[in-house]
Amino acid sequence: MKRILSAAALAAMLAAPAFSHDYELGELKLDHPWARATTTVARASGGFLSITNEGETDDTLIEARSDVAARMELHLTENDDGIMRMREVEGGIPIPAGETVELRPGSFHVMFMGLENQLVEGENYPVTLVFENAGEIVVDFAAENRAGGMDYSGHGDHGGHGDHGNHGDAAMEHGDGEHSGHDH
Ligand SMILES: [Cu+2]
Repeated sequence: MKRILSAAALAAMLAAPAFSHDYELGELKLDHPWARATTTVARASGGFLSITNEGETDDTLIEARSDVAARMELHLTENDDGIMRMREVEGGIPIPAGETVELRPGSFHVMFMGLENQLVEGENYPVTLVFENAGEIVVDFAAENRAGGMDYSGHGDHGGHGDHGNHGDAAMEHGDGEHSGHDH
């Protein structure tokens, strides 16, 4: 009994770190979905994760849906002469065969628009991701409090919310653009 257990357990333990992914959908592996935690006033936020396409067919992230936001958009942040701007991606976010696409601050991301409530650090927010070929999957985005628009090293550095780059600005932009409070 012990012998069988240890062999199986050892195999599982050896395999787990190298091959485990947060989520799998067909040939797609989805890792570490997180969203930027928000203050009470923010009406928008960004969601990020890593998507690896282990298949031989290109795929596309075509839609995101969530009950926590009035709507979700797929965005790309670009450096426009030193100013970070983001725009909605036409036709979705390409996930080419054999590649890993990082949705991260300063690049592709899903955008929570028209948030009714705060995204609280440590809480999980389910988002349905829809892929052209692989279909759809519900993924929990963990709200994290990371400083900086693009700086990954800023973990734990919470230097206030007034000045975090593109998403801070974007949140306000989107907030103004929306007919805020139309349902109140
Ligand atoms: Cu955005």
